[in-house]
Amino acid sequence: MTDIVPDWRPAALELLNRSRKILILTHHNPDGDALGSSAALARTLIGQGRQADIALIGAWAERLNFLLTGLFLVELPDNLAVYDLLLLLDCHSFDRLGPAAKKLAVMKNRPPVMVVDHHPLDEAETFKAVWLHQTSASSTGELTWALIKAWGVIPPLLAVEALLVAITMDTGFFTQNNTTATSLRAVADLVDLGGSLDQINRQLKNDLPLRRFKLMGLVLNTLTLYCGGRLAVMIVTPAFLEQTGAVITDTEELAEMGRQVVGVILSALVKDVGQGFGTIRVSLRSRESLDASALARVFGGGGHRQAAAYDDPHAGTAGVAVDNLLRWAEIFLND
Ligand SMILES: [Mn+2]
Repeated sequence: MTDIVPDWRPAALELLNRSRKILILTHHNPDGDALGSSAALARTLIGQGRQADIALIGAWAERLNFLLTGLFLVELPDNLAVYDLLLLLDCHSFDRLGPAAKKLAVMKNRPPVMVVDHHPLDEAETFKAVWLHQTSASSTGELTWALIKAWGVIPPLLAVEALLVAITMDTGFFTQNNTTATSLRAVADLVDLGGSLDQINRQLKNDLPLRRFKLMGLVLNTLTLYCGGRLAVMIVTPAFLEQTGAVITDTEELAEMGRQVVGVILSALVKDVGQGFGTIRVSLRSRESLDASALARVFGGGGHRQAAAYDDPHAGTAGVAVDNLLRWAEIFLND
């Protein structure tokens, strides 16, 4: 694992200054940090007279749609040569863009790439790009703000709000241990620019659809403790989704709730959306002592130390995914 920090500024600013048409890409099934950072940088670029398109892949929570209002969403293009710059935000590899985007990795005439991300990566995963990569950053939102600030540009208010959403969500509303003094200074800058934490809080925590709560009830009812109470497991089944009319993005906070149970060090939410083998997704949340991303990597996934995920390549049902998880969780919890 490495941080690729040194002196990203000159190369990054040179790219921003000379690029006119920019394509922003972020990881498959974008979260609040991914969407917030993308929206913020797009709005800032547009404010500077640039064309900034965003290609989103997969699904995201409906309540984050407000971030995208008025922006230019495009399909993943077959030809990237029309762009001067590819921005990969909250995403450090073409793999993380999802299956449809793998072609980009080998595409000829690819424009220059800039990566802004805080996910851990191996040196072997790096490729030719300008890297603004810091695993110590709370969020890509925090790094995106560092980039905009270094550029010397005042972002429009909607961009300020989008950055606050990104940082708020990736720090769990400033409760997680990635909430550093640096991230709070970024938040202070954004509040100085007119951002309102109160408004962000209302936008993110209220106006949730009823189906979300109905699903939560069913899923919480499956909560089972294993490994002497140190592992909490919950299951989402296709029947639960059908019964409540909920969608998979309605499950967002559930993995965290498992971690709130006294004695639990690792919480797993096992999600079966009825699409069969290899599509059972397991979201992990851990307490400080346990590296959830190391466990996720056993199954080909990844993420952060306290929040990680994988698609179980050996499971076609939630039950099998739970069995597979239990086998490895024992080892990790006893470490
Ligand atoms: Mn992030």
